[in-house]
Parts: sequence; C-alpha cells; structure tokens
Amino acid sequence: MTIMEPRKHGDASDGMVGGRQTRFEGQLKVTGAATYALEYPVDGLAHAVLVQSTIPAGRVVSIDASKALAAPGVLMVLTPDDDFGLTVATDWYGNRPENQPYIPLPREVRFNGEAIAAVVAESREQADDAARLIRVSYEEAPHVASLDDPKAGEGAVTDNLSSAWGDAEAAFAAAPVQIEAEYSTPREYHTAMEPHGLTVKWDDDQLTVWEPSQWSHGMARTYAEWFGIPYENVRLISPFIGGGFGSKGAVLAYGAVAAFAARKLGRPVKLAVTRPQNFTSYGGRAATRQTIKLGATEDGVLQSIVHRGASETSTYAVWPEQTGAATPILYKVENFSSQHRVVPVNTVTPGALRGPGKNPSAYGIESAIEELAYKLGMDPLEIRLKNYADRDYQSGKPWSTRRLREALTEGAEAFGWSQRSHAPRSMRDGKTLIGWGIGCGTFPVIQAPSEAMIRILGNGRVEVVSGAIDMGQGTYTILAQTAAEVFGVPVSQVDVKLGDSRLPGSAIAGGSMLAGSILGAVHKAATAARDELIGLALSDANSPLRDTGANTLAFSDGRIGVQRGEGPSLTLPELMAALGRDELETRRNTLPDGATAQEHHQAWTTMAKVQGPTMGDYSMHSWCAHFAEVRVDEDFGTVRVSRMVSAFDCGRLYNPRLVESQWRGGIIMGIGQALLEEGLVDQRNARTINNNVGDYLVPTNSDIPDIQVISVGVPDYNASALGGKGVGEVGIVGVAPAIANAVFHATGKRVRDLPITLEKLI
Ligand code: MCN
Ligand code: MOS
Repeated sequence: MTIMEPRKHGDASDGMVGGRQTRFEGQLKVTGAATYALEYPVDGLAHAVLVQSTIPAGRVVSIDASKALAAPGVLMVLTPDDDFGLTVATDWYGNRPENQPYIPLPREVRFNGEAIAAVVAESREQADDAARLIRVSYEEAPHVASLDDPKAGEGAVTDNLSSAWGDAEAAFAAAPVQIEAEYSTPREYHTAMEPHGLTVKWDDDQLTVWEPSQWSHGMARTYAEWFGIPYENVRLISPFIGGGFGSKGAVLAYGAVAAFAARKLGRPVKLAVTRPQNFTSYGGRAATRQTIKLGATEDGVLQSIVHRGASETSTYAVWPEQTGAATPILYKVENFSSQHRVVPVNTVTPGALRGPGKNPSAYGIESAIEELAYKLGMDPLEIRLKNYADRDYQSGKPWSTRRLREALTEGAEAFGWSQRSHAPRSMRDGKTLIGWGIGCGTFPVIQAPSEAMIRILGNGRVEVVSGAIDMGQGTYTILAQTAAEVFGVPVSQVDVKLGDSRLPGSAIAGGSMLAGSILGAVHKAATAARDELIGLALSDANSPLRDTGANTLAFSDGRIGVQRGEGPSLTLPELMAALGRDELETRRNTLPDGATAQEHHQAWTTMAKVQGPTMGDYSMHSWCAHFAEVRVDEDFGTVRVSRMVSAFDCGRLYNPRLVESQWRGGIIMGIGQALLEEGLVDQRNARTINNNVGDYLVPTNSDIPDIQVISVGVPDYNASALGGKGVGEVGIVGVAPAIANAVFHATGKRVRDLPITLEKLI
C-alpha cells in the first residue's frame, strides 16, 4: 500500500474533475521509486521457473527430474505427479462446479508451451539451469495448429453472439449493389512492458500475493477458492502495474504453482514468467476470420448485412472473440444476420486484449463499408453519414448519447477530408502513393458496483481508499481530482491508496468500466463525508460555525464557511481541531440499499452484478471515427502511417490529458495491429514461433506519426454518475480498417488479411 503525493502542477482547476492534472504516480514511475510485484523485498525468497511442454497435444508419460533435483541449490521439482489438492474456483460470472480438482500442471498436454513442471531453487539462475536437466517423455496425439489448419473444422455456433432481424439473405439477393468479402486477423499478443509473474508468501493460513492485477478482489477470491481458505485470508497487493491490456484480469496456472510451492516449502516464492512464456501463459487476441455481405441501393442505402464469423479458442475453454460485436450497431439496416463460431485448436485459451470483440468486428464491417463505397463510386464519409443509425437496431433501444455524426464531420474537417481525390492511386508525392481512409469504432458502456472509503485526517489531508487498480490509465489521478472537488481542496491535499484486495471492493479495470464505476462510489462516499462534516460543524458545541445560523456550508478554496463568503470560515484542519477529531471515515458503495453481505462479496469478486450496455432503457456506447493517411513506397510496398486524426464521443472527460493519452495509446496499438503484429504459428508443432519482443513486432516511436485527437462528447448521466463513458479501449477500435482503407486508396489493392505487410501489396 502506497500513499502518493502529487507534484504541484498548473492552476487549481487542473485538480478538479475535468481538469488536466498530470499523473499522480508518474514521478514515482519515471524515477524508479514505484515498486512492482517482482521487486518486493521479501526475506528468504526461493525462485520458481516453469518447464513447458514441447508437444502441442498428448500426454506426459513420465518426467525424469533426478538430475535437476541433484543440481546445486535446487529445493523442489513439481510435476503432474504431485497432488496439489486445489479446487476449481468460481468463474467470472459466478458459477463454480462442485469439488472439481484444479490441476495447474496437467498430465494431458493441450498446447505447445503449456507448463507441465516447475523447478524451485535458491536462485533464479539455479532454477533455470536445473529446468534444462528435466527430461520428459510424451505420448503425442494429433493436433490442430490454428484456425487455418485444414483439420480445424467449422466450430460451433455461439447462439448468444449471433443475432438477426428482417430477412438478410433475401434482402441481399434483391439488392442492386452487392459486395462480399472475407477478412481475417491473426493471433495478437499483449506484450505489456511488465511481464507476468508474482511473489507469494504464507504466514500460517494467510496468503500474501504480490502480483500485477487488473482486479485485486477477483484474483484474491480465486486464490482463496483454489486453496480452500477464507477470502479474508488472502491479500493481493498490486499498487503499480506495467501495463495489462486485458492480460492481468485473472489468476493463471503459474500463480497456483508458485503459491503451492511456497506453502510446501514453507518459504516465500517468486516466479517470473519469461517473455517467451508470456506468449503461452495467457493467450492473446484470438485469430479471427469473417465473411461480410452488404447489399445496397444504387444510391448507397444499405439494405442488408449478412455476417459470418469465426474465432479460435483452446481445446479446454471457450473464449469467443466476437467478430459480430460492432457489426449490428454501426449502421442503420433493416435486414441483418450475424453468426459467430468458435473453433477449438491446440493453443492456450485466448483472452481479452484491448477492445476484445469490437476490434476485429470493426475491422470487418468498416473495411466492407468502404468496399461498398468504392463499388458505388461514393465518398466513404458520405456513405457513413447516409446510413447513420438513428437508434440501436439490434436492441431496439434509443442511444443514450451517440455523437458519431459529430465525430465523423469534425474529424473530417480537422483532417481536411474535402481535399481528397476519390480514385485509388490518384494522390501521390513523387514515388510515394498517398491514401486516406476512415474507420469508425465503438465500445460498450459497462458498469459495475463499487465501493470507496474517504478518510479525513486531523491534519486536513483527505485520503481516498479503494482496492481498484491503476495500470497506467489514471485511476489514482481521477480519484484524487474527484475528492479534491468535493472538499474544495487542492489536489495536493489528497492521498490515494489503491491496489490491495483488503481495501474496499471495486469494479475490474477491464471492459473500460473502472473509471465510471469507481468514481460513482468515490463521489458518493466523499459527498457523504462532506455532509457529515457539515452536520458536525453546524451542531457541535465547539464549532465556530455553529452560531452562523446557516443550514449548510460551502467547501471551496481550501476553506469551509457559510455560502457566499459571509461570516467565519475555517480550513479543514482547523475544523477537525475544533471538533476534536483526528479522523473522520466514511464508506459508501453503489449497490442497491439493503444488499446482503453475500451480495457485497459477489459484487466485487465476480462479474455477476456487471451491467451491459443495453440492460437499462438505453443503448450506451462510446464512439469514434479515425481518419488515417498512409504513404506507400511504390517500389518497395512499405506502408507508413503519416497522419491520424481521430474524433471521439466518450461522454464527459474526467481528465482530458489522461484521456488523450488513452486514445493515443489505443491508436498506437491499432497501428501495430494494422501493419506489424502477428503471432506466427508453426503448423507442424503448433508453436508460436515469434514468441519474443524481437520477432513479435510492435510499433516504436518511429512508426508513429502525429496523432490528433478530438473530443465531441457531451456528459451522459445514464452511462455513469459523473457523466463519462468508457475511454480505455475505444481508441484501438476502427484504427486497423482506417489504415487498410487508406492503403487501398493509395494503391488500389485491397488487403483483407492483417497485418498489411509489404509482400501482400506486391
Ligand atoms: N477517463 C476519463 N474520462 C472518462 C473515462 C476515462 O478521464 N469519461 C480516463 C481516466 O484517466 C481513466 C482512464 O481514462 O483512468 C481509463 O478509464 P476507463 O475507460 O474507465 O478504463 P478502465 O479504468 O476500466 O481501464 C481499463 C482499460 C482497458 S479495459 C484496457 S485493455 C487498457 C486501458 O484501460 N489497458 C491499459 N488502458 C490502458 N492504459 C495503460 N496505460 N495500460 C493498460 O494496460
Ligand atoms: Mo481490457 S482488454 O477489457 O482489460
């Protein structure tokens, strides 16, 4: 648990909600003072390393660990022969199979690189050396390498991800203008700067886990359930996270291995997952493919969308990367049909990667809509405005707020879209072809109950306390701003404590739901604390404000007094002193009144109480429109993104500086997805070959152009208590199609398979 003191910055309004306060924890991070999970100084540490399968499917017949056990410093070898005695935990949605054993080092091998053994030694180097001495004999079984493997099959239709209205096939057949195309995306990986791993320590039956986490409460719950100990006995600590992007929302098998080893040895254990092992400890974005048919009138009115999509999953769990997530809500269409299939292959189960579902889905529909525009000879901006969705045709509900039209028009204006010349290959600068493209994006508003505590200390400092996490998005900062505003104090008077499962329950930092959810709780707790202080100040015999005759008090400029500057006023420490209090603590949550203790526990530790975008009266989403300019070298086929302008509707922005950074971060990841990122699978053994940051390419500074971001949102109080919609993921959605569309405009060549590498252009 760490208390942060912000650097003073700018004027006072920066510290209020809506201000451009710089990052609370930024200085700690750049000076190296922030402690990450693998850096905690714990006495008597032993070091664990994972041993991975070298076959894609089959069985471990035997493991010969004799040489490893005899190697210097080795304390223990764990294999499938060990009885871990763990039980399968509740899944995200609150379901738990009864008494099912959880086996973190399985005998059945389900993918290449699956952890099948672990070595624990006095030092990391000794454990690494000994791990190389382990000999495994396998019985290999046939495997399915990837979605492209001819043995992969069709997969099962996922009903809850399929939808239809009208008669899409008939309307398509009758449409005078038609396009049909298949789009595919490869496996993509998180490659966060901080790799996975953890430090674990047992004190009798109390477990402390230092692990980067997007959800301290949910992960603590899993450890407790695995080991059959009360939730209260687990403490998961995660004040800083070096990027998660979806990969750090759940406890993974290596966590069980480390915690089990620590208990068995009676010593704390550290397990650092290597960079290559990151590619198989948690799956990245699943490979997808989708076919889209669009039917339209001669003047470009959409008549029908027929969508068929598929994504890969593992052989032992279903992660659906929904290719039909954005398809039904971007355009007005009376006839629609979408079906998604999930195809099991021998891979680690894929997972959430920034903008899951929406991202590959937008790639499909936003590429297809421009293909249709070119077929019609229509401007890509015009076709989008012409088919603008006036409501959500899928749920039938009105939008809460949808300023996608403004995003398109203001983005186009800032980009200079009107200067475009329509024909492909018609814009050039010497030997460089120039192309412009648009891609729209969307991400649902998701809400979850949260809790927060406010503590006012005798010295006037205000503490905001929550188990929520900050992986770089800005949670510390926006919580401080919210409290500063409610108490009318400078943000430098506020401390924020986060990232500890023992602290008040919180929404996951996932699905772009944390900011809106947690600020609701913080605002509620802070307002309640302020009301309590007002009550005391007006009634306490020792309060100098008692005889003012006022019925309320104002908090502003660091002082508390009667409205409009009349009469006496006090600073927060003066008031606390007068009241004879050295602490005032208030805790509030956003669950319905009268929720039971069990409902509280369920609310913070599972997804059972999460509200989706259409569960209320409205359909609620964030929206964006990206405008990309690419420059393609005609001789070499190299593509450079030379300019991006992106306009967003994310409702009210709690901190525009942080939001702009979130949007740019998403756009940068989108550029990587469009041009560079691709997990390459060796079909012979189902290995991801480029499982390191040398070969798995992500964008660097030199790949990134000037990115202009624009906000067109207005407060949306259906979406959250303070009027904001989600920000963290929408930025990546729609970038890849904007770039693919720009590449087509530049070259006349349509690449329908990401990433757009030069060999696909020649
Ligand atoms: N914000 C705001 N106004 C709003 C909404 C958000 O000012 N109306 C700002 C705040 O600074 C807030 C941030 O945007 O802290 C993100 O808020 P939100 O959209 O609610 O997203 P979450 O806090 O739930 O964060 C998770 C989201 C997801 S799901 C991924 S994936 C992702 C992302 O955030 N991973 C990230 N952004 C990331 N940023 C960093 N640096 N590292 C990651 O791993
Ligand atoms: Mo974000 S992929 O929902 O953690």
